[in-house]
Amino acid sequence: MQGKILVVGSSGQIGTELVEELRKEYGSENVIASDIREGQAEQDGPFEILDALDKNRLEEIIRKHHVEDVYLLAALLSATAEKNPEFAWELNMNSLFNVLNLAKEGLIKKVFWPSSIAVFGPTTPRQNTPQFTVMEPSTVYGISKQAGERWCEYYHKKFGVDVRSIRYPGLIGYKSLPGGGTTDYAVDIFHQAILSKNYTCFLSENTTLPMMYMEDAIKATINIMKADSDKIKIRSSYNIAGISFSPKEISEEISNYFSDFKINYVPDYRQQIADSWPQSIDDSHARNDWGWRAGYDLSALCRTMLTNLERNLLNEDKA
Ligand code: AKB
Repeated sequence: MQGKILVVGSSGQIGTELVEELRKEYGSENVIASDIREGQAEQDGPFEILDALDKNRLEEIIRKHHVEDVYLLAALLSATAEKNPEFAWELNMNSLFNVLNLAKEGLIKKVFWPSSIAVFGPTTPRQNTPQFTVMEPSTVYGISKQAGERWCEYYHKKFGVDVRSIRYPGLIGYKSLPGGGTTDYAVDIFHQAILSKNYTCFLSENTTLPMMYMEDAIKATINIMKADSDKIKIRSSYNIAGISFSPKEISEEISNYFSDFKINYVPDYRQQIADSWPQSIDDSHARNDWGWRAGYDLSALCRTMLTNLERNLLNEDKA
């Protein structure tokens, strides 16, 4: 039987949708949402204010709710981290240590911690990037994720901590907004297509990056946590792949719905980050080990995003 679950960082882009899905699957009362600020999640089930850097408070919440599994989502993403490197390092690393140490002490049964394609860098092969390859990340975020992966594997090997992780590509969903990533344009473009039929992109037109529809990412997250422990052969983090596209390709797909949609390109500091990342990912280990498969291609993603976002934005207008 699944014990209680704690999601740390429940108000963020992934947290919002993950809590919703976990509550559908395991019951609202069994999924405790927590964040440094209130978000959507506190409305439909238990919610606790938690600063992921506060280990005592984390322990108090785990004991109070008899939590077994923790999903740690609190982090500064690539673009924001470049603006505040020291805090990014502190948050991304120490929040992980807090959770890993409580798991080592036997207070947590299973840990989910997200890594990212940002662990790769300019010296990594960019096409079909292998699971095991050169990793020399050039961003603070990437360095913190790579170090985090090493620590996850270390805690597993040395202390038997059951930690599981996937390297998320850019995530695209209509229910929540991303905050501070290099791939955020791929969400923003849909909002602007509906609201103004016009989008200024901060990446250049042919910048291809690995992306994924949020439903697929949530499915991967829940499934890796459900898998039998002996199926999880990689305890650093798994490559997972969805769709690879450039701003030009996604804008062409959007133009099928809005023929007057216009995009122009004004690359900023995020271009350099994107240029250091892979263009496509080899996810054969995740497929073979725990049966991962993505479901959405580019046209299904665009159709789903536009239909749902248009309805949501029009409803907001009426309210
Ligand atoms: C970012 O752009 O920083 C994130 C990521 C790829 O991890 N979306």
